[in-house]
Amino acid sequence: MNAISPATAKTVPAAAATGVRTLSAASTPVEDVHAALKRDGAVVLTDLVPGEVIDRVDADLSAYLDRTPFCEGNFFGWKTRRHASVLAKSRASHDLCANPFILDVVKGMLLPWCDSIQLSGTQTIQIHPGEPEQLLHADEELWPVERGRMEYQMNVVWALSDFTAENGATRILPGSHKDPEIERLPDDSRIVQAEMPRGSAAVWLGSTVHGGGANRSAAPRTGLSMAYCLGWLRQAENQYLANPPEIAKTYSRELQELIGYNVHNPNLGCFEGQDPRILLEMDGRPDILTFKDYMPEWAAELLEEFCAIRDGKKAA
Ligand SMILES: O=C(O)CCC(=O)C(=O)O
Ligand SMILES: [Fe+2]
Repeated sequence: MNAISPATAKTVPAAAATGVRTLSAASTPVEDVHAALKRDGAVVLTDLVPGEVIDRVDADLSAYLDRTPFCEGNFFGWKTRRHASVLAKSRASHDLCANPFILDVVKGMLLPWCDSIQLSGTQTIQIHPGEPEQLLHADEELWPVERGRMEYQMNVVWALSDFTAENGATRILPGSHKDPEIERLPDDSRIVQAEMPRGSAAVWLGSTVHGGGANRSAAPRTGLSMAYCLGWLRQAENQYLANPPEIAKTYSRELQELIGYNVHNPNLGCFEGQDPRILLEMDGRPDILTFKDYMPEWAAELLEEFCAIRDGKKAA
């Protein structure tokens, strides 16, 4: 396997070979991260949060992981532990989910295709010794979408332990987001493993071919996946069951909107014809509400013009 490039590159030279760059969030403009993602389909980011945040997330989630059985399935693995509902289980994880640099990276790639992004899924993934490599896949395969038409999703995997070639660092096929077909069995020489120290995050597009690595070490490898998708797609994890109103009420407004307590234009995700955030601002639940229009500016203008013509206030 190729090693990942060192954490020195600040910008991405146009002619550089495809690989997976390691870039510091402290010194890299977000535009350079977008350029790397557009070229390679994946990037490793360092210097995103203080180590104490990772310690707290790790402590919160370890308490659940220790009680979580191994998965049962050839995709999720047989020597891998996974659990979801991460926001409800760890307050500290909110700082990772809503990390401003990460959100800028994600929005830059997804907002061309939607009015607002949303959290698709949260998953702690602990690969234990003896787990073989996972099937290579593209995360956008969750949906029956047209590959190459747009970017639908992005995954951010935070390293809660060091990620090494031996312990199962994610295997990535650089440049594969541009391939019309998903290659399942490329030559190993073309795969890059997202080796990174604890606290870093590997970021890849929903179209990028990747998979968990084999753990040939003696200790588990722990990652925390926060996946974001276009605001009009079905979320991978049912966020309203993972974070029902009585729990979501205690979250920041930004996080409430990210998990889906908001309306994506036009009129998507309403409760009784209104923004579902109304449920977070009141006790109990109303049984009667007024329907309201939610739409982008261009549609509001079009409607206004239509009404003016229909009502004789303007000539057609
Ligand atoms: O754990 C990893 O390194 C990646 C896992 C993955 O890609 C997945 O389960 O979709
Ligand atoms: Fe994946």
